Amino acid sequence: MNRDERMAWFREAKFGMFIHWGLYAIPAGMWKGKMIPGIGEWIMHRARIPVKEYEQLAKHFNPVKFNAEEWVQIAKDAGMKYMVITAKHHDGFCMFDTKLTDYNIVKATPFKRDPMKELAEACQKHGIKFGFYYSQTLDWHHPDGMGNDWDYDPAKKDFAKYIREYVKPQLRELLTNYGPIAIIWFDIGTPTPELARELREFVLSIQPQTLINGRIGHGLGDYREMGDNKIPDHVVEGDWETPATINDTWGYKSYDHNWKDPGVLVQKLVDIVSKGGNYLLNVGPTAEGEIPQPSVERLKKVGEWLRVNGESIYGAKPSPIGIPTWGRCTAKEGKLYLHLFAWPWDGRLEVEGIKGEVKRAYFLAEPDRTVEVKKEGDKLVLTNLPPKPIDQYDTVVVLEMEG
Ligand code: FHN
Repeated sequence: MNRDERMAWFREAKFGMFIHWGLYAIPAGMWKGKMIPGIGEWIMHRARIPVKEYEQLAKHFNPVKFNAEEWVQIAKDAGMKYMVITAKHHDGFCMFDTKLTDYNIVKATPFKRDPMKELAEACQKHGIKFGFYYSQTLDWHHPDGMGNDWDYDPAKKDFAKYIREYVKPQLRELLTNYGPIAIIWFDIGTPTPELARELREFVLSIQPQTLINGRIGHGLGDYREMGDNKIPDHVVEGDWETPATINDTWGYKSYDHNWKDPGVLVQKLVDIVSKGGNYLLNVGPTAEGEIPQPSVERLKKVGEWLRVNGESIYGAKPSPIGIPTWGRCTAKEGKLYLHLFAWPWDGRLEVEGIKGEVKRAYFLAEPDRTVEVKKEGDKLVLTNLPPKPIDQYDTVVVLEMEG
């Protein structure tokens, strides 16, 4: 398989669901009656919770409302084409069945089920690509993992041993027991290029088609990972992705209600695609196993927009006309999609930078409704736009180009 073949689904997909789910959903941002600042899944670190104490959470993790089919349906309804879920986050708790430690959801919790298996199967059934987030460097539970200096002496850690005798065998489980794995999503970077290369080769030796994200480090990913919630301000060449939150946390926090509006989410998706990237948008399910309702409602609205305007997103190429002030532009063979974020109330929009002749222009939401275009010098002008936008988030005008 060459690089283009491996990347093909990712370039088409554009929009995926990220899921941060683990024991941290129980405290949900509170520890011993105090609100712990920062992102929810970092609570063990932020509150310096001793391993022995944090481990007790497992006994109370019983997400009886978890339903893999429902989660996959939420992703599907949102128009998402792939899913990446935390198999193991920095707290070290394994959300999958593993022989390497008893500190896992099947052995240590009253739940006893392997939700990764159920999700992998549901994704397979519904045509959603499935991948694992795996924290390869930070592991606050494992004595040789990095990041926990309140229980373990950093000078005594044998990190290479942890990678070779723990991380790799766990990756083998994840790449053997759950069907085709679309992505192994590493985080933070691997300390040395040698270990990163070893991890990459190991993953590909088991599933050669699996993509590895940029946070393996040392330029060894199949695509670049932007910073969390970071969208570049210009078109970026090559394959890349922005992981992002709907509120301000990844793991569930009971008191984070700072939900982004659906219009903001739609425009972020369009913004990212117009610059050449993918949007990996996170949900943080509760300890009961439910995706918070405010997330579900917002994702549904994004999905409604995509059902009408998806042609301008899936498989779309970045803007050939830079970043216009009135919105964004995406492209496909013979077509340009103008995404109007700011509505021109005088019915006229000047578009700069378009070369070539326009055969036909129309609204993607109403293909029979043509838009008049004329050339004025080197500008293209849309002249008969209606007084109100067709879509409150983003009205898409399609330009069919000559040649
Ligand atoms: O520390 C993590 C954080 O908890 C979260 O998983 C994000 C998602 O991209 N990655 C790390 C920070 O970059």
